[in-house]
Amino acid sequence: MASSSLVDGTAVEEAAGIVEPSTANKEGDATDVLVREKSREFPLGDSPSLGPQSTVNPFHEPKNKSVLQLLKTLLLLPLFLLRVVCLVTLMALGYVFIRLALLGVSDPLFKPFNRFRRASLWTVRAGARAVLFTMGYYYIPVKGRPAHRSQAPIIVCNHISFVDPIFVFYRHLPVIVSAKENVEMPIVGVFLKALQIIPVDRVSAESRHHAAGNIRRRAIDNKWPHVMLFPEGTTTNGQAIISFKTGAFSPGLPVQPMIVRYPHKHVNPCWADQGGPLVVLFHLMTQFVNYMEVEYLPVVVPTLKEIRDPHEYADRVRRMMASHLGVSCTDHNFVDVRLALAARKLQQPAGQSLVEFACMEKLFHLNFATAQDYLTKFSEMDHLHSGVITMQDFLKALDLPHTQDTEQVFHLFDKNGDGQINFREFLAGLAFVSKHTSFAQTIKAAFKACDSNGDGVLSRDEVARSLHNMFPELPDPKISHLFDTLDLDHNGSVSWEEFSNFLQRNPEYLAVIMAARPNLLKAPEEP
Ligand SMILES: [Ca+2]
Ligand SMILES: [Ca+2]
Ligand SMILES: [Ca+2]
Repeated sequence: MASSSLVDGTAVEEAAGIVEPSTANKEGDATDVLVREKSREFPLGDSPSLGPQSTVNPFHEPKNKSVLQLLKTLLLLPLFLLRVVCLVTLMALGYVFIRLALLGVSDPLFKPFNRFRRASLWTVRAGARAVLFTMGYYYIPVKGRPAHRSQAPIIVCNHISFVDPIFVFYRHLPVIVSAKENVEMPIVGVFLKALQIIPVDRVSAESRHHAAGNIRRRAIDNKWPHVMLFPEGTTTNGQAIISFKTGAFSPGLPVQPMIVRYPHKHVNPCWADQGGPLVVLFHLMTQFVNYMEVEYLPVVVPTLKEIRDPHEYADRVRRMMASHLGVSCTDHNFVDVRLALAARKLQQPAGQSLVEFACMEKLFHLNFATAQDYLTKFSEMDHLHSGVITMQDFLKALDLPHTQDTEQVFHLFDKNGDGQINFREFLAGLAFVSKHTSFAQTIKAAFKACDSNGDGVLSRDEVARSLHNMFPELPDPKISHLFDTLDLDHNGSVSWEEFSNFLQRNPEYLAVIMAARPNLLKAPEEP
């Protein structure tokens, strides 16, 4: 590989304005500087715009710890105990009635119940309403009317609490989609059989595909009840409508949106941050009264374009629901919840890890595992757990000096230009580099450029020379340290596997190499 493809230290300083362009430069060098000036833009182009980060945290609910609340809880303990007795009795009765109603049914999940059997399940539906009553939901105002299933076979609803499925059970006894292992659960499984769930194995793409087909088949067959979906796929605190999964929309059939609200002063029945359903249930049952409102919105019929593009259809419905609820739409999804949990373990401010993951999935096809790796990396760089990385943190983590190139990479990450990189910017920056179509090719080119004798491995000298060319001020011990980091098996040379694995795990270094050597991809290939 010609040495001209390695960045010349003087050129860096000239381009950075550190030294005057030397008049003694040969014509070729002057052209190099011009090329550098022109290519100040990052060699892979600019990373896609992220748009402003939502200020809403749909997964957080502050705990109410006022003295008044505590006193009220103590005062209502006898009522709580009474309610628990009622609840347990209702559950037991419900269980028995379902077992009776399903007598003689061998495959409740695959064949619609006949009229008689559905009628016999009304006892259980009434029981579900009584359960809501024991939770303090005495009167539930309902606005609008559910459409007949022939007009809208699918109902979609926002999801805040375990309270909304209980209401849906009472009001519709619909078909729902549920994890297949839930059917095997001791008591819950029997209730799910009454709902004739569409079982899905969450980890299997084939199973999810199969479930999508099942939703469609049941939706078009009037022998089945309504198909009911919570397209957000997880619960929120009700302050936003988050990203929708397309399961309810891909059949291309009319849907009826239904919205639930829980007006409250003291206890929001959402699970967010509140310590699980039993804790929420305890708080609900130590209130005199709880409030819930339900509203059925007009049926939405998809346009031809929306039938072809379920994402567009889902988006229209979700905007409609958000506007009726008076909340914003965000691109959060379940991965944000998982990342927030991981962030808490890493002592990162939980709100910072909410990146609106649906947007990351769309832009970069990122998955949870990669995002979690990047979160760990971010947390190592952000040693003060402040939720942001400064230029100093960045250089310290990379163990590189402050040059025009490292600064360029920092700015590539710092999309909003506020001088710090938050996790969302970090994730997008790393994803932009590592998911770029030229990523693998660039690693290859960088390896070739470094392997000056072309023997297929990088010696200590070769690595040192390349690093020196990029960072003339980098002291020898640091160069040595970087070499040792690359040489995982400590055999004194860096193999292609070691080099490529390192850059795949640490795309920020490849970004620095690209900034330092913008012509890397244009360099002529070795024969
Ligand atoms: Ca920033
Ligand atoms: Ca070599
Ligand atoms: Ca090695």
